[in-house]
This record gives sequence, C-alpha cells and structure tokens, in this order.
Amino acid sequence: MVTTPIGGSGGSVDIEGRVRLVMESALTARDRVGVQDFVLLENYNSEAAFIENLRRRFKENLIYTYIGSVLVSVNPYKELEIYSKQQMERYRGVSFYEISPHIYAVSDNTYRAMRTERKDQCILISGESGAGKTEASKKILLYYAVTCPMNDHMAALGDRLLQSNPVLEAFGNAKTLRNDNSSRFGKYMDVQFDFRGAPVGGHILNYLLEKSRVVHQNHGERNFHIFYQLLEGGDEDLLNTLDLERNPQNYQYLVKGNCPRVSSISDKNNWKVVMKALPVIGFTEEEKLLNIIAGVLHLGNTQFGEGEEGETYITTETQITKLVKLLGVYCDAFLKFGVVRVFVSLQMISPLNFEQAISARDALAKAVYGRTFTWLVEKINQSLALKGSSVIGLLDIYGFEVLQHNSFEQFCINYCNEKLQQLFIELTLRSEQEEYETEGIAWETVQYFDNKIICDLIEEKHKGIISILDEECLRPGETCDVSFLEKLEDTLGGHPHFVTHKLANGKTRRVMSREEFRLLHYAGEVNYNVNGFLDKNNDLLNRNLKEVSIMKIDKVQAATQFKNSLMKLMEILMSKEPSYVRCIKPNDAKQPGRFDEVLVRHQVKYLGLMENLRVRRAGFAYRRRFEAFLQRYKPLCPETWPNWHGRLVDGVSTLVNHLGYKPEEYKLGRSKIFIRFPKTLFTTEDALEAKKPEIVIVIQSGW
Ligand code: AD9
Ligand code: MG
Repeated sequence: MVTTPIGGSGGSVDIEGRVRLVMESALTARDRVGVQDFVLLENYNSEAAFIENLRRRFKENLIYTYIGSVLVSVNPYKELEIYSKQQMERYRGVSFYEISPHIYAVSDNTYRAMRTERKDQCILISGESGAGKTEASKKILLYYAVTCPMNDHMAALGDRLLQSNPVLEAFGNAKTLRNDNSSRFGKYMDVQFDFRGAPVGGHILNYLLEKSRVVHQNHGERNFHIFYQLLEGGDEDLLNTLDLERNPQNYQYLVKGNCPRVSSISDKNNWKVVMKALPVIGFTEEEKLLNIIAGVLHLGNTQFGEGEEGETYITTETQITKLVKLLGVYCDAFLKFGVVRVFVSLQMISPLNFEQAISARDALAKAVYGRTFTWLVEKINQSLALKGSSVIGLLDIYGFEVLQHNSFEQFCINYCNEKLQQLFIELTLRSEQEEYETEGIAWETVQYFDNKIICDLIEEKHKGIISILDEECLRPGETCDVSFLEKLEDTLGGHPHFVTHKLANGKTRRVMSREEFRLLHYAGEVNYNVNGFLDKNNDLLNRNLKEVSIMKIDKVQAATQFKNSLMKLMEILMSKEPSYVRCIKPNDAKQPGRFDEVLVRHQVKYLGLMENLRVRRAGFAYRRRFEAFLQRYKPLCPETWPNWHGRLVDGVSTLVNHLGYKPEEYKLGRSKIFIRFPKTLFTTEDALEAKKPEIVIVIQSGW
C-alpha cells in the first residue's frame, strides 16, 4: 500500500483512506444538514437554534452531533443502516472532523488515544431512561470486537465480552413504562487491551440491582426478563422438571404489572440467545441457575393463612415441597422460620403476623435473586479475567428517573446521576482549563450550575440524607419511615434543594403529602415517598431466613454501600481520560420520527449542553495539534505542500499566514493551534473542498 503524507490526523494516511475521504464528500450534502458540530452554530447562545439543529438532523436520521468532542445522540427508535462492518471501516483511523459524527468515531478516537497517548480511557454514557445508553455501549463494544486486531484466542474473548450482554440483560433488565428494555442495575465494564491493542480481558462492576422488582411491579411494567423467557422459551421437559406452568399469569410475582407480553420483545428468541450465551461465557451451572429462578416463582406463590389467635401458617405446603427441591433449603427450617421470628437475645419465639410473613417471604425472594445476579457477574468476570496493559472503561448506568411514585430505588438512581453530572462538569471544565493552561492560553470563565450542592445534600457525612437514613435504621427503639422524614425536616429544612409539606412559617404545603420529600435535582424535581425507605436501606433478611438460606449478613446499609461503591467508581473514572456520549430521548411514546421539542429542551437543559457549548466556545471553538492541522490543510499553501520540513509550529504559522488568518482569529499554543471562530475553519474547509478535485487528480495520476 502506498502512503502519502496528505490529509488525515496525527500522521500520514494511506491513499485508499484519502480517496475514501474524497468520495465521502458526495455524502456531505445530506451529512451537512444543520451543523454536525454545535460549536459551528452561528447563534450558539440560542437554545432554540440548538434544538432546531438537533431536530433537522433527527428528521434526516442524522442522530449524532458533536459539541467539540462530546457526542450528542438522539434515540431514533428504529434500526438505521449505519452500524454495518463497512461503516466501522469508514471510521477506522479517521479523525472527528473528517467524517460525519458517529458512535464509532468516539469508539475509534478513544481507542487511538489509548494507543498513542498510552493513557487509560473511559466512555461515559449518560441520559435519561430510554435515551439509548445501553444500545450505545453495545455498539462501542461491537466496534472493538470487530475492528481490533485479534487472534483466535482473542476472538473467543471478544465473543465472551459480547455474549455477557444478553445474559446480564436477561437478569438485570426489565420492561418499564419508560423503556421496554430498561437496565435495572448500573454497569461499568473495563475492556483490557494488550500492547498490540488487542482486547485480552475485561471486568464488570455492577451497581445496586433494583431487587424490589422481583416481588412487585408497577402497572404496565414487568419483572426481570429472565422469568418470562424461561416460561415462554423453556421446553416442556424443562418446565416439568421445574414444576412450572407456561402461563406467567399463574405466578404472583409476574402478575402485578398486568403486562406479561411486550410487543417489541420476543421472550422466546431471547431465551435461545441467553441459553447459547451461557456456555460461551463459561457458565456451567445452568441447572442450578434455573432452579433458583423457578424457586423464586414458587416462593411468590407461597401463601399464608391467619389462625384464630393471629398466628400465621403456610397454606400452600406443596409450594414448600417444590421450594425445598429447587432451592435446597431445609423443609422444617423453612416452615418454622418462615412464620416465626426468634428473638435470640430474649430467648423467646414470637409468631410473625400475616404481613410480616409476607414481607419475610418477599425479602427472601429479593435476596436470593440479588445474590444470583452477583454470582452471575462473578462468573462472567472469571471468564474474562485477563489483565492487559491499557484499559477502556464503559459506563452504562440507569438513567435519571421520575415516576409517579418514587421510592428508595429512584432516590439511589437519581443520586448516581447527580454524581455523574458532577463528574461531567468537573472534567469538562477542568480539562478545558488545563488545556489552556498547558498551552499557555488565557481562559475566560463561563457560569454554569454546579450540582455539588445536591450531591452534598445527599451524601455529606452526618447531615446528608444517607447519613440521616442510616442513623434512623440503626437507632434503637421504634423508628419508622415517618420518623426518618421528621429527622430530615429537622436537619435539612431550609436547604434550597430540599422541600417537604412543611413551610418555613409553620404552615403546610398542601400539594405535598406528609410522606414525601422533594429533591430539586439538576435534572428536575422529584418527590420521594419515604414508605419503605428504612426497610430497603436495611435490606436485612429476617435473621431466621438467613439461617435457612445460609446467607451472609451485610452489615452496611444499602444506601451507604451504594454511596461507597459510587465513590470508588468516581475514583476509577477520574483516573482515566473521559469521552462523553450524551443521549437524548426524542419522545415518551418510544416511536420513530417523533421529536417532542418540550421533552428534548428539558434534556438539553439539564444535561447542561448549552453550558457545555458555551464553555467550548468561550475560549476557542476549535483546537488541533500542529501536526494534524498541517497534514490536513497543507495542500492550501505552496510552501507547505506537499511536505513541510521545518518545525511544526513554523509550518502552521506559514500556512495560516498564507491563508490570511488575522491575529485575533487564532492562537498558537505549545503543541496546538486554537481557532476562535468556527467561520475561520469553515472558510479553510471550503478552500480545501474546492481543492479536492486537484488532490484526487494528483493521487490518480500516481503522484
Ligand atoms: V435505561 O436508563 O437502561 O432505562 P437506556 O439504556 O438509555 O435506558 P436503551 O439503550 O435501552 O436506553 O434504549 C431504549 C430503546 O431505544 C432500545 O431498546 C431500542 O429499541 C431503542 N434505541 C436506542 N438507541 C438506538 C439506536 N441507536 N438505534 C436504534 C435504538 N434503536
Ligand atoms: Mg440501559
């Protein structure tokens, strides 16, 4: 292959690559609907112009747009022909500015940055529920699996990485009102690469699975996919062995949402996919796994009766026989301890009342399912466990969520999103500032909303919401959700982001219930109902059920555990070079072609995209390494074409002088040129465009 030193970024590009770029200009009329980088917007301060640009591009199926190096993605809710292998090839080794925006461009740039700068990278994907985060993360993973150099052994590893997805989705995703395939756990995946840039291993960290879904679903929602997949896809023999009937409506844990089937989902096909994937990820205990899933369903059908003296007994003894067989618990112990509570310290036995028995049963189901999920993740990690020399981390975590009834789970999910937003703010501003500093360029500050105040409100030691919740959980004596709320009011009343029904003047706010507190999140207001907060935070099984199921006791409260794991996650992310994908949901109806401006505007606001754009524009709209700038534009100047042999900075200086850049239009840093106005770059790009036929002729004539 002949290489020429023209075009490309950060090095010479082969002729094929160059011609490929030239050919691409045929696509640009469509690709150039609106602007493909918001920094090029004439009216960059106007939110309306921002949204109009998104809308125009969305209507043309151009779902990706940049803000500098941040990728904004709008969920198309339909399959687009832009993810093929050929498309992947187009993006290999090509820089952002040369080709239309794409998730593959982010994947490729991140990969190249890891290779050339030898620094670990991470891609942070954020956006609300249903905005397209999980799909984006899968596309990134696929890109690496297809385009990275690999031998057979590595290809098997790539396969395992990919196949872990359907398994984790089966057990950790569910249909919600917001998303038919909503991630109900957070996921951070490290992909390990060796020195040749081949993927050699991986590791998954999972965060707070929404276990309450195992026993309860809101109307129109479902339990985790795996239950329906098993009932729909499992063959007769398997269902007989597990004592299961095919109809999900026969299982108490599957009927709450009254939504056994989802038109966009084929449980039968997905079951096949999961069963095929399990051996690929090295999972050999399939039987045990299915016994547990069936066991949870039988547990849900375990019913209780109330005796004359208020004592509780199990009315469905056959269920117990099934459970004993499937879960391998001791029958006597279950019968006894399922319905009585032993106060060890008092040496007495007290019967559970009806409600307590139900809640003990549900707690067991949640614990069994939760631990099964953790076990699965551990198994996947074992199958991926090889360390490389560098890493790309992928973060796909549940999106910001506002439901009609928000509880402990939404509180944790939204707290997590606050932390990510904080990271985004810190890192985008910090890296911008650092870049100007290292390059010796003056910096203008941009005002933005810093959500640290909300993170502190939630996580601060002693006076944050989580600390207060823990204190209430540990306090001896009678505590309840309402006493927790009162404590919150006492400690946090008057905080600008915390609201309850109590007004400062002692009166009550009528629109709020006495069981709620409201947080003014960066992404909007959410009312949380405190009912169940203490129990969910305790996440403790009835002591006796623990004995039955021989489970370890976690000492740390759930919210604190979550907080600690988020802190660790932030450390991991801070130690890497971040890239961002900001996902936007175009409508609530999950329909293609619909662009609900109000909904989009809200997301643009809370994702801080306008601030992001302003920060990017406040200094210089574009920056490029001298080498890359020279490579791209040197055909425009006789002194730099075809090759410049002097210092890079002098070459760039000669080039921009020839192009007539005025001093206020640009600055030369230590290794990069900073261009203040997009127009300057536009003009230069147009000049290059006009010159392209000549370049092609030169290439074709064997130049
Ligand atoms: V949640 O926080 O886990 O509830 P996500 O992960 O942001 O949410 P997800 O990626 O699951 O959303 O996308 C929701 C649905 O939108 C998918 O199931 C697809 O049907 C659809 N989607 C998202 N992105 C794309 C895409 N690039 N192309 C086609 C897409 N469809
Ligand atoms: Mg998701």
